[in-house]
Amino acid sequence: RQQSVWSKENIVRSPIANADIPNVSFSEYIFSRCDEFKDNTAVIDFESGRNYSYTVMKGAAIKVASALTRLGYKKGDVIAVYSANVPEYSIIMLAASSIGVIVTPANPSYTPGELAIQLEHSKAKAAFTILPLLPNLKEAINSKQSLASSVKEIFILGEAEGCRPVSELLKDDGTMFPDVSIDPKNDILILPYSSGTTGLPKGVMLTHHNCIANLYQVKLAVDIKQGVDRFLGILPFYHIYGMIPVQFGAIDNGCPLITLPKFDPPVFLRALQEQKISILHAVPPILLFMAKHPSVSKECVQNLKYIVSGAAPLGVGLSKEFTERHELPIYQGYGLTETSPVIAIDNPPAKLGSNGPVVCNSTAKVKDVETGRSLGPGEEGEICIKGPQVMKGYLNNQQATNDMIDSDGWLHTGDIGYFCEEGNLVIEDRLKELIKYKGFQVPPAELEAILLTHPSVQDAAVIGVQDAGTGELPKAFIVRKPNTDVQEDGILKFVEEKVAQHKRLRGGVEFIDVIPKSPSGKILRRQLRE
Ligand code: 4UU
Repeated sequence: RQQSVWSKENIVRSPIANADIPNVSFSEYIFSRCDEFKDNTAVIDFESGRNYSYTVMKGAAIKVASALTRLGYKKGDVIAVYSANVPEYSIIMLAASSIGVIVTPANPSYTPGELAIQLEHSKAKAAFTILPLLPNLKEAINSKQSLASSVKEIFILGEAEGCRPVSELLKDDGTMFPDVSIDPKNDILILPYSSGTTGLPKGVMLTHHNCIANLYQVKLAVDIKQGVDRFLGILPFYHIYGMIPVQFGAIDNGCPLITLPKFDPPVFLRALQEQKISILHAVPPILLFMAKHPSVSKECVQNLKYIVSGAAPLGVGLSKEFTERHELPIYQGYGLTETSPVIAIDNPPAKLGSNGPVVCNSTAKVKDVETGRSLGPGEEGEICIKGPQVMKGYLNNQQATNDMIDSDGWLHTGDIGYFCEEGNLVIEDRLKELIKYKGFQVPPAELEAILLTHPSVQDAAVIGVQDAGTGELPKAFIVRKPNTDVQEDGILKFVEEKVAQHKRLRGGVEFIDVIPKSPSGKILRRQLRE
């Protein structure tokens, strides 16, 4: 019988032995993997078949890094990547990381307004994009308020006037590839945006070491056959799940990564079958589709070994329905952008609905929300985590960093759950205000700020309402200004024009007299929910 994972102080450790995580820069680590997997295919664009072997990908990254250096980019600069999933995403990422340039990945469904905020906040000096997104990017950069004026250059996949083609960077002779010294535990690799437990999206500083650590933590928890398994890159690479466990999880393990720019059911099913995908990373809405839709044939799923589900709770009912139809194990993973992302991942045979044990090199505890005390097996509270995957902090926001990571190094997730006696994590609820639609973040504060700019809105609050297929739907409560009579469709349209698809007020609008608030002015969301 395995030793208990619980300490006397109710600290939960991983049942998996600690790994020796290499303390090197991200590119040094990934390049060493490229040297190992050589001529194996690294990344393939499914529709066009365009692909790069490990050797070619490394060579391309060095050329791009040399070209970026020639153009004056240096350690500490930020480059935005505003793109759907394409093989070149990995090349840009590797090139930037090898010269200490930080990548801030932006959601390709962002409107120009949303994008401008991230470009401005991250002080991005350049942006990489694809042709269909170029108009949005240009609008974000050139908007009247010129929020994103720091962006001086656009790198484009393909060709467009006024943009530098990536193909030009790839023609570089590589001679300017510099010798940049990187401190893996301090220097930032990526700057994704997350609202965390409260407020507007913030830049999450993830170091080179954070990301390498999480690659190790995942590969030591689940079964990945190096050089054999095949990954599908369907989840967006801008989000931490698509970025680290999927994109670089594939590359780290020598597994071909087949990229798809969007979820188009027939193409998705064809990719699974033709590309003999063996490990599929998904979110609950994709599993729902696979569990229910008649077009999902035996042939589509026959090469799959298991499916990873994360970013939102996987209902026990859906999980059962799925496995009854497809007889495929689902490994549920739990994590946050702020933890690079994985905290716990199912390690079969963990029980249905659980996320499995904490990944290696990490410890967790469950904090009693009222007393702050650490709770024992089966007792519900806020999940806290300590480990090498915990972010360095939020960019230029020490207050928000201190609110999330305490002086002992515990990151407070804002999620409610418990660990069972065996150490498997079950997530029950969310303490924080964040709404998740299909696994995408919808920060209520962002929608509230937009609603408050409507000429007829006196006050506003947004909460998530439970929805079986998608997780939660954002719903707005509105207090009208006196003598105005804006209606629901007016509010919906106003928001629609300003936000990405997933942030639309699909939960509707309700007009009320007053938004319930605490004496300090905080919206009492629980009261609105009730
Ligand atoms: C209930 O969504 C993510 C990270 C996803 C992830 C993690 C481990 C995917 C695969 C994997 O193996 O990050 P964010 O920052 O977008 O959202 C974080 C929030 C959490 O705080 C929690 O509320 O998303 C929710 N969440 C989950 N909730 C994430 N995973 C789960 C889960 N069950 N399995």
